[in-house]
Amino acid sequence: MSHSDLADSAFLRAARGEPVQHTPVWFMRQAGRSLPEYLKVREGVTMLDSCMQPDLVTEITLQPVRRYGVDAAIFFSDIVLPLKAIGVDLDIVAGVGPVVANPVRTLADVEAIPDLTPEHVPYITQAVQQLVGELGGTPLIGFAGAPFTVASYLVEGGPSKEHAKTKALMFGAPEVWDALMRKIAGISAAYLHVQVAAGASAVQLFDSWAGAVTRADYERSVLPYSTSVLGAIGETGVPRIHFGVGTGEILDLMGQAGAEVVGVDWRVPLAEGVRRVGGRCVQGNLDPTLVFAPTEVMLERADQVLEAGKAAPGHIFNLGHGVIPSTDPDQLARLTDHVHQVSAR
Ligand code: 1CP
Repeated sequence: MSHSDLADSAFLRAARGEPVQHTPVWFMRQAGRSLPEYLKVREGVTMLDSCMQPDLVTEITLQPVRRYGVDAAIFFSDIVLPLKAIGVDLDIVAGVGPVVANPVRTLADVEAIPDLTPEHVPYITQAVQQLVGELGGTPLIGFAGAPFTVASYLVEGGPSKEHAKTKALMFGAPEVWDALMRKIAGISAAYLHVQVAAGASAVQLFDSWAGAVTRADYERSVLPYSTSVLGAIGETGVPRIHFGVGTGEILDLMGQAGAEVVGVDWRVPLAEGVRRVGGRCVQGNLDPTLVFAPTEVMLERADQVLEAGKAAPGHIFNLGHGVIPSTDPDQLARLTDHVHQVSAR
């Protein structure tokens, strides 16, 4: 293992828009409930506790790398972990997701949220350092939640379909909204900085729920804050990936937020996604339910994604959203091997 192996990895080369020997592949939520080895090590440990134990984080992050030979690892954590670390009263409830005890609704609520400093998350620094040592030439992707998506959990108090309270705050209390979005942008940027300082080779900013707002509202009330997070991490020089679900109508704007790589949701044909983000690298975007189809159908669709990706300066193969927990890991193993084989040049 040497630094140049890492810098020359297919994942980092593709993210920089450089030629690659094969198309790199990893899967959003590649660690986690689809893996029996994950379920085993998580037995009796809550989700948030597991995120705070460097040995467990290291093991869980490495599991899909070992099993699939994917081209990148994603740090095992959650987008709400930094909030927990600074003292927000929240839990990740099994089968539900993040639940916040006292939802944020007023300026006073926002002002009560502290900023994040590296001292809040020593276990993150330790886990990243440990992982980077073990991963050698395989890049580690650090991540954070984008302001809108994190705001949704804080304002709703938990997972939500319509994001109605969040959007009501955005529409009706622009000053509170601005304060909240700035606060989260600062926390997410600081959290990404911690991961990069400890050795993460790339970052992904997840704006999973950004597709819930209109294009005009995205541009006015969401984009500036995501731009601020990506801008703050830009000075580190690591490639930045920006992804959201149902974001076809705002994909070009998401690109303008400043990431080198735009993650394309599975709903948008990748050729169209490439066109919309014009000139940027793309990541994606096989429909995550295709793993439940016969293998040959899944692989044929993967070929179409690979073909479309050739039009971008760089393409990182992925699913168009996270691995569904009931996914058969053997299908992901076949998919990984197939992408490596057919894209080899
Ligand atoms: O007990 C458990 O196993 C809980 C399930 C779980 C897991 C495995 C949660 C709760 N979070 C995670 C890990 C996680 N979360 C990872 C690392 C795993 C990997 O990718 O290999 C990552 C990147 C996340 C990020 C995350 N958390 C996002 C953005 C990604 C996406 O899928 O859009 C979001 C929206 C969350 C919130 C969250 N945390 C957990 C759940 C079930 C949810 C979604 C809840 C909802 O529907 O709103």
